[in-house]
Order: sequence, then structure tokens, then C-alpha cells
Amino acid sequence: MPANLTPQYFAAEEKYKEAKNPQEKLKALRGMLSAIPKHKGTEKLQADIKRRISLVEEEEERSRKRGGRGPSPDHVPREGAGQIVIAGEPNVGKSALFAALTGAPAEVAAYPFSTQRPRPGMLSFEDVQIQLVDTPPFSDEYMEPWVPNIPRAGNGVLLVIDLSAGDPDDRLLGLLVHLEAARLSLVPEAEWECPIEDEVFTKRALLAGSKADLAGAIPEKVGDFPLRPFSSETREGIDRLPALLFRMLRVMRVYPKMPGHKPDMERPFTLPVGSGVGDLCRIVHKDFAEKLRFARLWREGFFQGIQVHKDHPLLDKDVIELHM
Ligand SMILES: Nc1nc2c(ncn2[C@@H]2O[C@H](COP(=O)(O)OP(=O)(O)OP(=O)(O)O)[C@@H](O)[C@H]2O)c(=O)[nH]1
Ligand SMILES: [Mg+2]
Repeated sequence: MPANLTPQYFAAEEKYKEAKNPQEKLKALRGMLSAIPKHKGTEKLQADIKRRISLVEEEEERSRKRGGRGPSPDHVPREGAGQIVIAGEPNVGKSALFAALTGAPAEVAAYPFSTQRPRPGMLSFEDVQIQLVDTPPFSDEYMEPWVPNIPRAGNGVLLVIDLSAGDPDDRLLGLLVHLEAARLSLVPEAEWECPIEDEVFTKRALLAGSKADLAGAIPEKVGDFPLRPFSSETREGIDRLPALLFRMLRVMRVYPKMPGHKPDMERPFTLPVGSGVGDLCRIVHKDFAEKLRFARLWREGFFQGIQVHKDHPLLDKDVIELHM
């Protein structure tokens, strides 16, 4: 008997696929259950949806017992090549920058504390997607206790200071006090190449100075941080930020191909700088990790399909053909 599923059902199913947390999943699953035509042909599907609902409910219950971790407001699941958290004092222009970089609708306002929850958005750099997270401000006046957790969970920090609001050194110090209180140590550009041992409490950071359109003299460096001035009003300085953020993530793009097929040059895999062929195999498919016999490597200007093995190091933009 055909199921005759309705457009409402498919819409709910679409929402289920896009759901990012247990609450969204539950809402979508319940929508699927109510939209499904109730007859013999859909009995199995109905039972399957009910089973999934109880699994998600159990998962939620477990996370509540663990002490409310899970759907906490500071948790932003990582997506794309890496997650970069925007951090700054109130009203400096974080949300305006987030909107200028991601194209997301702006949550910008002339009063402080306009952003109250972290908000993720995707920034395109060439063929990679970088996740940016707009955050509530770091402030002496008022700050939710979970705000410092947000930069800890990311892969890097974009510090924003307001260049129209007095001495940049003071502005940066004002912000760093909060990050230090959160036990975060920040790595300036000159040391980005260095490996990081404690990835939870040490983050690479880029310093951007907002409202350059309103600023007087702009220094090249503030403390140890080279300063990147920008204006969300005129877009001056905005377009060079994505390449810097990509470099800060310390990832490289690799394009795997199957023998006899063209590589997919639009959706690269991203791997930490320093990874080799074996690391790529592990993320492509576990079979490759176990059964790879050899690989062929194309590197523009250097190699045209040379044979390499598992421990061969990869570089940004390599094309790799895997042979089992
Ligand atoms: N002239 C000028 N104004 C800006 C710029 N960026 C932001 N603003 C203004 O500064 C105010 C604050 O901007 P937001 O982006 O909301 O600042 P925020 O840091 O997100 O503020 P909170 O979320 O409250 O911490 C708004 O009135 C913006 O229009 C800029 O580059 N130039
Ligand atoms: Mg904001």
C-alpha cells in the first residue's frame, strides 16, 4: 500500500534533517508524526518516528542528569573548516562585522548588550566555509556566566576593539582582562605557526579594530597584536579579513579523487596543517584508512600524479587519488 506522504510531512522531515539540537529534532519529529497520513501503509514509518522520538527524549533526559550540558546557550556546534568566535566589549561593532562577513541579517543596535545569545553564521573564503560566532559582549557591568565558554569551544578568536573609543591599548587591555579571567591565553599572528598543546585554553587570535571611519590616527600594532582596522559602515578593510581568518585556522584544503574520475574541486576536505595522506584516508572512509595500497598526488607546479604512501605530508590545494 503506498504511503501517500503529504507536502507537510516532507517539510517536517526537511526540518528534522536540518535540526541542530535535540529540541529542534523533537519538534520536527512530532511534526512528522502529526503530518503523516494514518493508515496501514504508514504503520511502519509511524512506529519508526515514535522510536526516534523516544530516543531523542532519552538523550535529553541523560544530558539533563549530567547537569544541563547539551542544550546550554553557549553551545554552538562546530561546522565548516573551523569555528571562529568574535569577542569584544559592548557596542564595539561585533554584530555589524559578523553581518558584513557572513551576509547574515544584522543584529546591530546603537545601544550596548544588543546581542544576548551566541549566533553562528558561515563566511566563504574561496572554496571553504568558515563558521563565525557572534557573541554577547565581555563586560564588567553584566555578563552571563557562560559567555567565556564560547571562545573556549572555538578554533580561534577574532578580537574586536572600537577605534573610535579612546586609546586602543586601553581598549585591548579591557578586553584581555576578561579573556584572561576565563583562563584563555591568546596567540598573536607572529606565533600562529607554532603548535598548540592545550587546545581548550590556548587560541590563536586576530585583532580587528572597528569604526575606522570614525577613528583618528590608527596604530599598526596594539600590544603583541598587529591591528587590522575596518569599517562595517564603508566596508573598508573588511575584504582582507577572510584570508587572515583562514590562515589563523591552520587548515589546508585537499581534493580527493577516485581513479578514473575528476576530483570534486568545489568541496575540498579540510585537514589540520601538517596532516598526511593517512589522515585524509581516515576522514574519507575507514576502508581507505585500512586498505590503502598507494595514492597519487597532484600539486600545481610540482607533481603530476606521482605515487606516494600513507605517511606522505600534504599541502594546501593538493589533489590526491586513493588506491585500495
Ligand atoms: N561608524 C560606524 N559605526 C559602526 C560600525 N560598526 C558598528 N557601528 C555602530 O555601532 C553600534 C553597535 O554596533 P553592534 O554591531 O551592534 O555592536 P556589538 O559589538 O555587536 O554590540 P553588543 O552586541 O551590544 O555588544 C551600532 O549603532 C552600529 O551601527 C562601523 O564600522 N562604523
Ligand atoms: Mg552584538
